[in-house]
Amino acid sequence: MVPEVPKDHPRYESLITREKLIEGMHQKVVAEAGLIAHGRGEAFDYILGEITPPFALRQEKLAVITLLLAKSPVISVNGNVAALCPKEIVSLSEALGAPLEINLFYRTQERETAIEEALVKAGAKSILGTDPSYQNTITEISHLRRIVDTRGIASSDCVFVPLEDGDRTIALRKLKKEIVTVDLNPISRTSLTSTVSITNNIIRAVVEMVKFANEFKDFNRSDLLEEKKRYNNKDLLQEALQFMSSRLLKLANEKNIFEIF
Ligand code: PTJ
Repeated sequence: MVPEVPKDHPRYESLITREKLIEGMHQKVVAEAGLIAHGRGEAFDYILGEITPPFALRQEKLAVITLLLAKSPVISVNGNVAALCPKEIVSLSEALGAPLEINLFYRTQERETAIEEALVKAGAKSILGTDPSYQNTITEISHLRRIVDTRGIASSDCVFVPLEDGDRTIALRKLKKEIVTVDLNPISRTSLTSTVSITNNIIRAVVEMVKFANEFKDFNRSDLLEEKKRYNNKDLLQEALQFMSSRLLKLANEKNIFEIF
């Protein structure tokens, strides 16, 4: 049962998001550890100011261009993604022409089915990762995330892995795949080892990525390559750290710190 969150509560949006995840956990979409992962993300979002800063928009553009330039891009979906932005991730899949593949750290048949149902409800027409006849394993990964779809992650040259753990990112990079991620922690192993890292809340990031994908999808290849030259992942990640640390410094030097809210 979802308790009523008063609309005038100063943290209304944040509380509603938490309720979505708790509800998702009861429906087996979200892993129990997904709640802990979200708490980590929330702390970094607080430092970001719960907005999309200009550097994050540039990270999102670079991510979309990288996915559009790929031969066979794929979007990996876990429990938190399915609970937080199911419709938006389906729209992104359509705009990029990249299939959705369910790939879980805490993999169970029950969760796979629950996530598949959530994505279908959100409008997904086809979902990879659940049909055993297309299963393959990536030996470089030791946990259950090694099970991948031959039509998706296994053969893809570019994988979008939002809210990911570092092990798989590193393993997929070793397999020469490009990795795009969304992770509010700019110094997580995933952020530091991905080809493109977006330091933003997935709830804001995916909506903005859909807009960029619709803007860029009719560009020809050479225009996309030209546009890509304007962005550099390492510089943008450093900008993310500078933004967060200078925001904290500014607050630390604020005389009226108790009045910022
Ligand atoms: O559904 P499963 O079984 O595949 O499990 C998924 C989780 C998320 C539990 C699993 O991948 C996990 O444990 O992830 P981690 O290692 O805790 O990493 C999650 C990362 O995502 C952390 O660095 C968080 O800061 C970040 N994060 C959490 N919520 C958000 C976020 N980044 C962007 N937007 C968020 N809303």
